[in-house]
Amino acid sequence: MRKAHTIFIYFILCISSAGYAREIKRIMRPRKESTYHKFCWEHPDGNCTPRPSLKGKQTGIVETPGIEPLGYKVNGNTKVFRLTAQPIKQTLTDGKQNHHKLLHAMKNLLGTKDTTTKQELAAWGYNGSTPGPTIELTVGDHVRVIFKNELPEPTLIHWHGIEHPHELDRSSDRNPVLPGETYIYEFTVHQAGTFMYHSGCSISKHNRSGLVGMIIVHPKKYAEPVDRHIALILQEWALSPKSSIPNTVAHQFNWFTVNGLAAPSIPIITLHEDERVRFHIGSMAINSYPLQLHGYTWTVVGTEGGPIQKSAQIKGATLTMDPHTTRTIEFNAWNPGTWPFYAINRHHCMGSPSEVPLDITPHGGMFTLVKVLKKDPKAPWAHPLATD
Ligand SMILES: [Cu+2]
Repeated sequence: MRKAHTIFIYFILCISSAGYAREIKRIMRPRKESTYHKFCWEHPDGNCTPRPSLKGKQTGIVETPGIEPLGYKVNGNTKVFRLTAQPIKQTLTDGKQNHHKLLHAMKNLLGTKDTTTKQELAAWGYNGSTPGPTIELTVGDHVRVIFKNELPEPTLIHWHGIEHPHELDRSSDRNPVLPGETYIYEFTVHQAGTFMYHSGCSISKHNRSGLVGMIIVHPKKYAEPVDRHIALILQEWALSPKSSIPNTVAHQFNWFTVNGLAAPSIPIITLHEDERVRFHIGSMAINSYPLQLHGYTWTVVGTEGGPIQKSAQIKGATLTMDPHTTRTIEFNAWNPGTWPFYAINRHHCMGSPSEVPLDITPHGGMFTLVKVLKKDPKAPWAHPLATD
């Protein structure tokens, strides 16, 4: 009996040590990267899954400097887009003095010094960037957006300004889209105008984390077509020194971006003399940003509610972008030259609070140039209203 007992214990030990060996072998086995993490935010280096392809058919009229448009596929009478909310990393400014003209203008106009700072951003976005890619549509389009949530928490999309059936909102009586889930939004657009898509869930945190993009819906036919459509999204960020992660509860901001870029890295906008131009501007900020373009006045032709009827359109040289609004402004590029285009408040265009002395102020903020190329270099300057 005793001998049988000893053999039994020996047998059990053999089995368990074989089990342990197998377990140790399993733990030590090198893992494939693809099976190591299910979501990018579980990866210790924070690497994101590849961004979904932006390719596909393009309407191709709108330019979003620094941001690519989102292509679509056609399925029957439906335009199919893919949007993925995911952690992203991008450079607000590389701090390089590539744009000599832009830096010179900042130095002259704002009094900034030739110091540049590189600033990275680790935030949330759509399809690999903040803002996400611009969606371009035409009135009457039936749209399907296949939306995947790769964020570590639930989210959903709010279609800002677009009038759609209640079930698409999800915010009041449906659950948001959980991490890893895919949800399909489907709707028809009936309004022309400049709209936005952004998070409709934990909005204070999500929208300050970068979850925004622009939607431009063209009318079936423009009564007065323009030559250029340029989309610009304003955002504000609170970034501690040496940090790239935005503070999403802060109310004081120190980095101010146009299409996810800060000066001196915001692309210079190049126009040709006499082009009719539309700027589609959206704000995903909680502060107001007065914008100005030297050398020009413009007409405000639309809001996030759609086009403004001609008799109610207003002219101006300063455009105040209030939180979560869009404005469509139109002007004729009659005045050749390289003109500053910027947010007027000092810390908005420079990225520094007013207590910081001017001579140590680095570059950064909502500041760029609009370069209008002259048709005939020898032609004298002439105001369009001049009678002689
Ligand atoms: Cu909104």
